Amino acid sequence: QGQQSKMDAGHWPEKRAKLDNGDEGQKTGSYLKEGEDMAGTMEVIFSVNEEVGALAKALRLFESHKINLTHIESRPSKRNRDQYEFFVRFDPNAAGVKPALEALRSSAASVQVHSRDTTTEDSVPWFPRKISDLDRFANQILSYGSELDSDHPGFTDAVYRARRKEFADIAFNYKHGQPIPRVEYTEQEINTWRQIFTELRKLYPTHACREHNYVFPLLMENCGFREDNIPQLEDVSNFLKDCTGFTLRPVAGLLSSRDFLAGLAFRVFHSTQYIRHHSKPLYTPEPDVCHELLGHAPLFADPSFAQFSQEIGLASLGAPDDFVMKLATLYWFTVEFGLCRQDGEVKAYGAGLLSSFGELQYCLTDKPDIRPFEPEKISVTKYPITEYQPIYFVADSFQDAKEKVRTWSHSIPRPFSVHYNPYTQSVEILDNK
Ligand code: HBI
Ligand code: NLE
Ligand code: FE
Repeated sequence: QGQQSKMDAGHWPEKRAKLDNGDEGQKTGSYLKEGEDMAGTMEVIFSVNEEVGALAKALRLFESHKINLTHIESRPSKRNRDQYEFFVRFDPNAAGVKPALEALRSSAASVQVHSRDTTTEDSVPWFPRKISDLDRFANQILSYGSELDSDHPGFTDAVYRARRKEFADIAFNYKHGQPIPRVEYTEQEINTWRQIFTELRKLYPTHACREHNYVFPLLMENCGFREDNIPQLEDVSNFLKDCTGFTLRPVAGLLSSRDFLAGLAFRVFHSTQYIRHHSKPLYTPEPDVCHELLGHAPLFADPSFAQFSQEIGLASLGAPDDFVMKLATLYWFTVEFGLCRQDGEVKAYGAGLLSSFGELQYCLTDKPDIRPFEPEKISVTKYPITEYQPIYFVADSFQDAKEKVRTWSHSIPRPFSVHYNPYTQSVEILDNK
């Protein structure tokens, strides 16, 4: 029965943490201005026809409805060459928001509303449009929930909790473009890493996919992957940037699926920097630095896999909640727990397998249920998050998985499509029609 409820939970607890970092309910390291948080975010992108005073007229609508704009930007419109596109941010709780939007809709050439809380009808869920917008996720981490607590030896260990807070503060204060602060890991932490590193390396030649085995020696040469050293996120991030343009940014804990997947759209991977509790080195339900660096990092160095990951991210931007959930499930059964066929054998490429000595062995035995790669089925499959997976899906290749997921993702209802511009590191929104 306990087993069943875990299966039903399926996803990480989607509840915002009261910044669960030791200071009960206190916003440590929060960088947002007083009174501004993500729930209070509403953005409107509108365009006006090219005529004198068109923008001033639109702005007067906000003024006359007493809406205080906290941000405004203008860009040439990507949809219509004769138009400019304006982008404004304000507090959605102001009384005049509804009538102001109605008035804007009747006078502007086009209006699109992006809102963090999707209670407003016909608004698109907010999503980052440029890479530095990811800074806004920093204090949006989820609480661990009772489910993880029960499996978490670290939460009764005061020393471990205090250490976790140090890592959380690095992530809260981090801004796009900064180098990721280097951390001096303790003897005990290095010891945990050593056990995992040593055991996993024995399995990789037989259990890991060829891409992982190809990149691993490069990480040893370039990034300090050694049994007696926990690599620094900054070094790994720079290495990945050279390989595929992927970068890491430190994160204090779990992000919601929506936020986490949005990072991938920019080829940004949110990475934890802390290590799992020393009492249980060979399996943890939570991501930690071993999982990120041994499991994820090698695959993000592969161009085809990098593109696959980014496409999942792009598909998630502004998608309705139920589709974000489906994309998170696809992500789970591929990037986290995927198997693939190579030279007639089944190998692991999912990071959750490649960082867990126990599950990496288990996944290639005849115990789990192995199924073919069909996105429409995968996207609705339930999974447990705190124990070995009962079901895995096998891809024929990253190329094949990518094409199948791409085809499936055309079923996501969105009034626009998105295009990533790598020169500006921003997402361009294009009309679907
Ligand atoms: N947040 N920090 C972090 N790391 C993850 O690996 C992660 C996450 N949030 C959600 C998530 N993974 C996935 O399980 C999917 O929901 C996307
Ligand atoms: N179970 C994995 C491990 O022990 O490394 C982590 C999975 C994170 C999703
Ligand atoms: Fe992961």
